[in-house]
Parts: sequence; structure tokens; C-alpha cells
Amino acid sequence: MSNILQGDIDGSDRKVGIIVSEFNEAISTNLLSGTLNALNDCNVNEKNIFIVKVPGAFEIPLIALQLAKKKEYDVLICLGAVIRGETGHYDFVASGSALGISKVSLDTGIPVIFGILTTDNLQQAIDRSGGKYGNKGYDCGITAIKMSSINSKFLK
Ligand code: INI
Repeated sequence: MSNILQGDIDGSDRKVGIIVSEFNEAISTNLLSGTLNALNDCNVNEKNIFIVKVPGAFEIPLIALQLAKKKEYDVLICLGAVIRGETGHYDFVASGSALGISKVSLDTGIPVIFGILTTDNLQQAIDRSGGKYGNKGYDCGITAIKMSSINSKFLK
């Protein structure tokens, strides 16, 4: 049989940083609740969770980098919602945050989970933040613990 490395969802000794955008606050708040529920399901101690609120999704990568550089966190989770409006601003904010978050993860070796909804309209964001398509924040909480588990195997 092949050797398989797979992440577990035991978060009892994990430290998690969360960066959440205040923009589209009702959506972000629901995403954050979903993430905290998932971390609770994974037995992450509340004392080991640090939350930073930033103005918009574009600001998330810098604060993710600052937290990653502290080397205190096993994993970071980025939450927010970028909703397409009438202008091209959406494209810059959505791609800026996605590329920035990916860069922080690859530059620092710390898993940084992308929990930013990018949708065409508000309803699609509602549907994915505790509505009919589930809660992306919850999924990101589970992904975070699995990724910190996998990543920890390469740190020894
Ligand atoms: N920020 C978001 O998090 N979501 C959005 O939908 C959004 N839109 O559409 O403009 C948004 N803009 C603000 C941006 O993130 C920055 O805060 C701003 O550009 C200042 O740097």
C-alpha cells in the first residue's frame, strides 16, 4: 500500500490567527462565526485564537504577513467578501487580496487560508456565509486545522 500523508482535525495544540475584513460586515461576521464554530469542533482553545479586524480585503495580506513573521501561529485564516459592483475596483481588490495572501503563505511557509468570498452580487455572498450553500468560514476553519497538521510534518 502507498504511504499517505493526510491532515487531521485535532486542533487542541494549535494557535490560529484570523484576519477579517470589516467591509461587507454582515457577511464577514457570519464567516467569522462559521470559522469559530469549526475551530471549536476541532477543539482549538479559545485562548489560542487571535483575531484582527482590518478595513477591507485589500488590507488583509499585510496583516497576515505581520502575524506570519511573529512565528507564533500554526496557521492563519483570512476572511472577507469582495462583491462585484459597477466599477473595476472589484477586480483589483479581489486579485490583490488573493495574490497577496498566496504570497504570504509561500514566502513564510505558514499555511494561510483563503476565506474571501468573491461574488457577483450580495445574494451569492449571503448563500455562502451561512445560507443555502453552507458557510465558507466553517470550511476554512476545518481546512486550516488540516493544513497546520500537514505542514507540521515538514517542520521537524
Ligand atoms: N473591500 C472589501 O473587502 N470588499 C469589497 O467588496 C470592496 N469593494 O467592493 O470595494 C472592498 N474595497 C475596499 C478595499 O478592500 C480597501 O479597503 C480600500 O481600497 C482601501 O485600501
